Amino acid sequence: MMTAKDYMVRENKYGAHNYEPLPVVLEKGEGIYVWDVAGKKYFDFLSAYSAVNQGHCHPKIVDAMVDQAKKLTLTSRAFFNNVLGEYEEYITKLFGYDKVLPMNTGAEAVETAIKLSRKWGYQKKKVKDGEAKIIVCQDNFHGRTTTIVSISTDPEAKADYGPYTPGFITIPYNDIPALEKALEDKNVVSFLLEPIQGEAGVFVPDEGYLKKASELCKKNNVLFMADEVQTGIARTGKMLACDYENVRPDILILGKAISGGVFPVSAVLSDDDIMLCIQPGQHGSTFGGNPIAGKVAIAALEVVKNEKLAENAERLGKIFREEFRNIKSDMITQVRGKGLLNAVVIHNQPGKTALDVCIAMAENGVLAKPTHGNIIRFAPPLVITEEQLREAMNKIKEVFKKFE
Ligand code: IF1
Repeated sequence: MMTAKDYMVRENKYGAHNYEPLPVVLEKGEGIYVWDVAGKKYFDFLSAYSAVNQGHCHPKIVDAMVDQAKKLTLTSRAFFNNVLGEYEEYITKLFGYDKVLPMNTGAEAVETAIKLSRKWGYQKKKVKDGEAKIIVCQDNFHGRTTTIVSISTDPEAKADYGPYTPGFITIPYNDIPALEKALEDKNVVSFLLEPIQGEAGVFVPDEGYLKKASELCKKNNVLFMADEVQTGIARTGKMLACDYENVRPDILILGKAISGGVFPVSAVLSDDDIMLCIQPGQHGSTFGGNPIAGKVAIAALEVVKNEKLAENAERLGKIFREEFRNIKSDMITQVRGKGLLNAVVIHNQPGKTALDVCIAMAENGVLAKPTHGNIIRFAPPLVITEEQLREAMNKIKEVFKKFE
């Protein structure tokens, strides 16, 4: 019989060392819970970085995948298939756009948005060939491809991957004057941002920032591109984080939870005047728009609607932050977030770091992961009930008490 240690040693031996996981080896998931190879049960407060908003192995989503997998898995886009159109109609009507371009991962969808906005810039805005610029924000996280790490300001994500893609202007997040100034450049075609910065440690911008930013973009004939890969699909208490300010992005980027975490599915949505700038042969993906992805995404989005996950996230998020702010511990310097995307900032001291807290929480049955050394992200599946949340909160409180 293999022990947890054996699994960890094997991954370490045969796998690239581009991650440093917590020392937990999982083998089963159901709803808000996961189990390790010794049968120990945990609350999952990471949700695979907000991909399993619908809970682990949601039966409706898994059934949709299995049924379709027995019929037809992949045709490529060289041919039509009988599922893609159904999915395209479903998702465009749900989010209110003319068209969708299906991809697989979040980074691919961001790349697609970047390419699409450049195409639009040259064809519609009449920017001179090769001159298009895109505004991005400091401390962004949009994925791991070479162009996307070119716009990262995190040395860990970016260093030694150059030469970097040119054509980007970086401004501080949550800074309207900086955006106004950047928009003076007439070669700017688009503004790419996260409505809440996830990797930056769940940084929520000031109320009104998204609205004002989108208005400025419109005024300057610049496309507003929202990366809702992490914030979308009910995570922050609305279907989209942009919904809080009634902002409708010109280009909407979705990933992660549109499949409930059972299959890589991502999507770029926009209206015809933008989307039709890309013509046959100019962009694509072998797996993008495959029938399994289509059926899985429809099922996953139905679950979000039917189980009222946005409403649940909004209500329970308030309880989470209130409960956390009531914890009397000098280790906690800030609690912030929206819906069930939250972060707790730890005042790191020797033996009392965010990592120490996460390891102690894992021992006590709650899984979360530190980021930037001193921030812990808390993002349980949105199917969590108030009773389950309070039970998990008690386990978390016990951990902070132990550190006193
Ligand atoms: C990793 C964080 C989360 C994203 C936004 C695009 C992508 C992501 C806003 C790319 C991906 C991930 C990937 C994961 C860590 C992670 C993350 F810690 F970096 F911030 F979620 F919290 N846009 N986010 O957050 O999507 O290509 O991965 O499907 O290990 O890199 P992807």
